[in-house]
Amino acid sequence: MHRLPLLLLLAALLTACGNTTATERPAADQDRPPNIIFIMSDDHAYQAISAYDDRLIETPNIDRLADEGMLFSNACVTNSICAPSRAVILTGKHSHLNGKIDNRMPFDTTQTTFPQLFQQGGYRTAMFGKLHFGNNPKGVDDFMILPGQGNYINPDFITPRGDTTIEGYATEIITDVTLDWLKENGQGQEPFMMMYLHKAPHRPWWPTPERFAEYYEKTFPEPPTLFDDYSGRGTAAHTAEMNLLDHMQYGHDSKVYPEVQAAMGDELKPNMEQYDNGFYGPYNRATPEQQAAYKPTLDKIATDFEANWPTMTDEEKMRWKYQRYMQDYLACISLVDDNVGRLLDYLDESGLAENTIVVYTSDQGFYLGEHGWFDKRFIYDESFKTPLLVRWPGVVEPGSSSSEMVQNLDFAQTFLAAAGLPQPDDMQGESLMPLLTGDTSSWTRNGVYYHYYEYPAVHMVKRHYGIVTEDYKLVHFYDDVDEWELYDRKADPRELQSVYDDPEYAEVVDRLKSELTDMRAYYKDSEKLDRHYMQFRGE
Ligand code: SGN
Ligand code: CA
Repeated sequence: MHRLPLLLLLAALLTACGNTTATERPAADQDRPPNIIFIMSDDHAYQAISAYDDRLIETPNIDRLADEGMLFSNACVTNSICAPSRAVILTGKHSHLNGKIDNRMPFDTTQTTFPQLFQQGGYRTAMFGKLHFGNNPKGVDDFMILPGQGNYINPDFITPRGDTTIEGYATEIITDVTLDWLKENGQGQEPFMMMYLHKAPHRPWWPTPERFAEYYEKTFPEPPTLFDDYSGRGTAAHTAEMNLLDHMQYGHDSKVYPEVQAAMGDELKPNMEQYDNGFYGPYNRATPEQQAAYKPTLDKIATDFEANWPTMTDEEKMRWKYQRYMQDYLACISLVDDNVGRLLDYLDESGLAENTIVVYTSDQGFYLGEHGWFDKRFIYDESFKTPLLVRWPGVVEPGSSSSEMVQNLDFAQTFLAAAGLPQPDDMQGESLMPLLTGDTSSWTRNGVYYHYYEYPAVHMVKRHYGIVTEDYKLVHFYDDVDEWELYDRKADPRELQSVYDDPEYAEVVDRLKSELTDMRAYYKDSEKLDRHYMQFRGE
């Protein structure tokens, strides 16, 4: 017997009980709920997807999702850091309620995550790649996840059948396993919900040897704010430790052999302790054959560094580091794009594409030299925003776009609504179905809430929360400072000058402060919770 009618009946009954809300499913095929493939990369900046911006790289495969679906130009996260973003996605709740406020806090596995609801709702479910926390994700019939951050080269994996190490490159292995699972389970009686989660392009950026060699030869345009001096902003931007010149490591990041750095004298004594894996952590995972394939490019980097570094000005060092950064980061992305292409090709060949929703996103945005930075964490646009592309044949209009402010908080409810499954009332997002189906009249959101906590910690970005509307961004840095910033998003899109103290904006500040207070109450965040979470400090 087909299981679904019964399950849909059950869903309807649950709704009738009043503790959940269900949406009518507008699937292209009313007889069979859609499959869902949720593709998420780690730290993939929208500036590095050509459907958003083609200055840096062409990503033809990811762009297919924009050509054949909807591109969200104002998608953002609630807390721009890895594990918290994933916890928000899984629970549909802000960090202060799901408890995973930063990368260090444990995730409370007793709470409901959306894959569990899919499993209960009759879907087959699976998760492959980087989750970042735990070793036994709930609600998935099968999984193979990286422990913690995982590794690019010959990665270890946790599976329900025990731990394993697979020789090869993470992006390719995660795709192989995903394709194998789809071949075995994709055409079954039940629909599926699959999470295909890349480690790439997370730091330290190690591409395959071939792509490393290819991208080393490329030169990339610099962002206009590469030499930002942070005037116009408060203490937090000045004290953050994510500046390319000051905080990017020659060995760990730019892949100069530590011995070569050491030979340059004291100033460059490689700091192997600061980052637990240094240069040799990833490199020594490679087999002798793999190392031999990386070596010609590593040698070129060393030769260039030895010849030029001693006479470089700070400005030249900044530019050199930016190029090395982009070469490796974008090479990692080109591999993600190729592998997304393999998946999309398989969906076409197998006929699965037709009734499968494909979502591409990242756990947050990333700085690609804007403000002189790498990393994320801040509410400023490059890390606050995140890519979001959704293809759903027959439902989402090909080549469409939405500039509404949507968040990772909305994903769980969107997927549940798309599947015709009930949405728990305590989830805090909103289903994106009205936007996906073009019925925008019922979409009323005009601002979003943000709260970042991981401080003090690597990169030293101070705690802050804020409200972001189409026109403004009001931010409160608290904890060891008490500073407010206001950005006029239309007049100052690069966010270089806070106008918080400008008398012309006094009314805007008053209005937004009051909206922020209402928003904190609506989402159940509070000073009491801020104080509670301020106990959790230090690494
Ligand atoms: C590591 C990185 C940091 C990064 C955090 C969090 N250093 O500590 O640069 O901010 O992860 O990233 S590295 O040793 O890996 O290079 S997150 O995506 O997991 O939040
Ligand atoms: Ca991340």
